[in-house]
Amino acid sequence: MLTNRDRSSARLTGDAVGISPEDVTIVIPTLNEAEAIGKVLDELKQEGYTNILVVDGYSHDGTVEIAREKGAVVVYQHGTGKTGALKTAMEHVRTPYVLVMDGDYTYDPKDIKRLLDHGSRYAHVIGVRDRSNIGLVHRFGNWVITRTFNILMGTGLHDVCSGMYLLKTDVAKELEFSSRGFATEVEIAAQTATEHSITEVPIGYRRRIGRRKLSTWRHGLGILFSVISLARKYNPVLLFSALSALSIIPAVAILAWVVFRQLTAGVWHSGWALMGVMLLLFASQSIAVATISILLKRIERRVIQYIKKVERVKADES
Ligand SMILES: Nc1nc2c(ncn2[C@@H]2O[C@H](COP(=O)(O)OP(=O)(O)OP(=O)(O)O)[C@@H](O)[C@H]2O)c(=O)[nH]1
Ligand SMILES: [Mg+2]
Repeated sequence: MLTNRDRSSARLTGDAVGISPEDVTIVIPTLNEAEAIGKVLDELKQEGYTNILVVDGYSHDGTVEIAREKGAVVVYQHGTGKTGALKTAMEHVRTPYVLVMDGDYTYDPKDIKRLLDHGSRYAHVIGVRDRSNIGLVHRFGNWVITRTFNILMGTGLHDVCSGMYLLKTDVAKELEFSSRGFATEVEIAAQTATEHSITEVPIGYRRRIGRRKLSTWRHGLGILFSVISLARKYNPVLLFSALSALSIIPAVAILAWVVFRQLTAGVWHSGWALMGVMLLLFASQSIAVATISILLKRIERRVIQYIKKVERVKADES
């Protein structure tokens, strides 16, 4: 627990106030993790974490019984996939912070401290996994998803799919979960990166115990498509600017060629002309949408800044 002296010294020096284990609920989504969950819970207790919430997706291998025996609170999820599990979890968390981690033994509870050290300053702290224990195909998939996310959201993250991350509970409870299933991590990061604050720290990554629940290609592609649709929702400026840039180049080239052919050979290519005009219309629509998005984003940012200011004043007064 932090004393008042610690707090005031942190205020004076500007240091981050470390978060103590009792201020965090560890949320573990599980689906048939009987082989691993006992070990995960033992390690967490050894590190001093006692608020542990296991959100189960109706396992039939004894996961729930083991978790209860080890003293964790267990609830059954509603909705589908890991997203449903997290949605359910947020309805039960009562501490100011929530740390999410897989129940498959891949994450070491010793690393949680690294995330807690920065949690008071950021709404979302991601644990960037050491890649040596991630298979090549997975590593490549993670890289493509993270790169696409960075390009479309304007971020510089390194592991947006990591399963260990810390969230401020008040932010977590306001999150929208519209993606079904497994785009959970990118959906959270899309919101915290564009509307709050996000950072990352390096963590270890061990080989999982038990069978994995994700299919590399099906879920990987699903997550990639989710990143694109999330960009439309949370950062439309970049997406529509890119679309207009992409369509304006062929539009101008096609129309220039049609005019050139008309002037030099006297031939009128009506099909190509129509295509050029359609591309030009598409580009101009994208520019219009991007411009409106910029204006709306600016208004949104001002409203958020104003709300934060009011909250800060209220917090200082109390
Ligand atoms: N509640 C719930 N948990 C799930 C569901 N599907 C997977 N999980 C859990 O979510 C966590 C992540 O699933 P994993 O299979 O480990 O997926 P992953 O971490 O991307 O894949 P690996 O690299 O193989 O570990 C694990 O603790 C799973 O047991 C589900 O539908 N409901
Ligand atoms: Mg895992």
